[in-house]
Amino acid sequence: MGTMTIDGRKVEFTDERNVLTVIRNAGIDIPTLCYHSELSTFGACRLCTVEDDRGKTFASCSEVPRDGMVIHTNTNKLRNYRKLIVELLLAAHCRDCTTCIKSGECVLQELAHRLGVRTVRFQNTREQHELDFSSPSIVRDPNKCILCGNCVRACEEIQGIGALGFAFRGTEAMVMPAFNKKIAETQCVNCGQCRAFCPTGAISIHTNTDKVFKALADPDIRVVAQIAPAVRVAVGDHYGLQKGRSVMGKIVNALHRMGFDEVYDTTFSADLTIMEESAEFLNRIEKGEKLPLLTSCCPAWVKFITDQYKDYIPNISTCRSPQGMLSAVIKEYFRDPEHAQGKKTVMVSIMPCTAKKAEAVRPNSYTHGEKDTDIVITTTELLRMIDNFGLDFAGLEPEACDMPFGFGSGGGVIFGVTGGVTEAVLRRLTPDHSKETMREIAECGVRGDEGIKEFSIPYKGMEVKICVASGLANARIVMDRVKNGEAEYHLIEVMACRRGCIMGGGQPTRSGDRTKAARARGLYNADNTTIIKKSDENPMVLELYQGLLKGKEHELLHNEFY
Ligand code: HC1
Ligand code: SF4
Repeated sequence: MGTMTIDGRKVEFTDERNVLTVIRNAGIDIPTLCYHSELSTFGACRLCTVEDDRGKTFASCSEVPRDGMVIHTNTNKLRNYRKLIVELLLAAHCRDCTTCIKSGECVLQELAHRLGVRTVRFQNTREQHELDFSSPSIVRDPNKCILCGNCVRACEEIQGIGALGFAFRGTEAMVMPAFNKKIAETQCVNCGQCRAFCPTGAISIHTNTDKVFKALADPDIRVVAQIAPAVRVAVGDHYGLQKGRSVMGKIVNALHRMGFDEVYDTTFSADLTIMEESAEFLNRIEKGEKLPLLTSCCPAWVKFITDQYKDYIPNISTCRSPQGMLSAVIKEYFRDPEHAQGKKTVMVSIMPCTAKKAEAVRPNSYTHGEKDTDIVITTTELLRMIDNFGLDFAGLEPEACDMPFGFGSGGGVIFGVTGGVTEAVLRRLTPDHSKETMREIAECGVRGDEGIKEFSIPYKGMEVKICVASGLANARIVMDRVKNGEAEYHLIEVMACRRGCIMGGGQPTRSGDRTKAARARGLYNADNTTIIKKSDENPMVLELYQGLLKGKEHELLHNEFY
């Protein structure tokens, strides 16, 4: 606790991590390229440099707040210094801004504009490097890298993977996978967190929107969309609407206008997942085998286990993810000539996640030799399509999804936030559906954005031990404890991205703490306003079991990971 003077005003602080945070909390948006509150401090870009009352300059991200400090954030000296930093970065940067995928969201571009950099006096003498398109999820363009190291730290510190690192020195310095391998040849799990933290276009989404436009233009193709839970709370703020508010109805309208023939909701198949996974869980508990059950909806987590904890592959639930289940069911539905009406079906899945692109091309994402999901686009790509069509998104009237796969329970909606899958399982396991029981479940320890949550619940005379983790570095801690016999669980839910899919690698970036909290709240609010809370009470799901799914449950809803 203390007080400092910032630009002539007294500002109090408590336990802020650094001077930069105190300045930002005081309402001054000091520019940075390499600082992020969730990563360790790197102090490389120096843009956050401030001046004290004796004219001494220092990087505010690396300075601990002290009582009595006097700080100036915007002197002539600092303005010129920041401008020079950006000019030097631009000098070594590919400057095709008008065609860059990151244009409009690039922090370097924004800073050049904001700091008034109008010319770059230096020639770009940096050697040009090949782009890496090897991953189905992300594209690496070393020519746009500014060496902030955000991707390296995100991959190492949050995901515990370490697929990227610094190589060479001085003007030769680069970020790349070890031994200059292609990213697909590393242990990269396709989570896209490196892209979420990258301020420029050096790591971007492997985009598939052209394929969607092409399918939409073909009259012989029925283009079907499914929309993941977390997408609906990450679109509105791009169009000036309230952060985190669910705009599902507007998204459905936008997709219909673009020419999508059917628009379905992945929450429907999240309910299917709960039906199947709960049954599998109870079966394993009864037999006492292959425990802990590891959830299988998150493809980055599944890849992490299959690559790095091979002994636990049998523990992964055999359930396909909701994306996989819904695509398989929809393709089966349109195999019926009466439904097909002579058209080929192209399944487009709209996800917050870059790893879903990799899931869709996994060998076990095929049924009858046909790909279940044809194209995966992320929320960010959806925004580009809406912009491309010139739709006035904010003004669109909400529309309902199409039937019979357009409705999910509240349990399905909360899949998009960490703990949501487990909460939906717990709802399924209780025969009671009173408000009090739903509240008790919500308060059992399953909610909240801690990286590792542990709790137990009583079930038929036994104590069921559960762990919920988000962020693969946290998942590694959990798995190592299990492996070493230091912890025992019956169920482990992991979402590779911290806080779950709401913060997936394909979501619009530049989201601060307010956005994270608002997205989680948005999903819980969507659950609050859904009459049916439990997956086993979704009438459409129950009907499906009596109809199309009969005898095909295993074929369409399950797969193996070995
Ligand atoms: Fe997710 Fe899932 S919740 S994995 O985060 O189980 O991507 O939103 O669609 O499949 O339902 C993502 C989100 C999503 C699946 C579901
Ligand atoms: Fe690392 Fe995820 Fe990026 Fe792969 S996609 S390099 S695992 S952060």
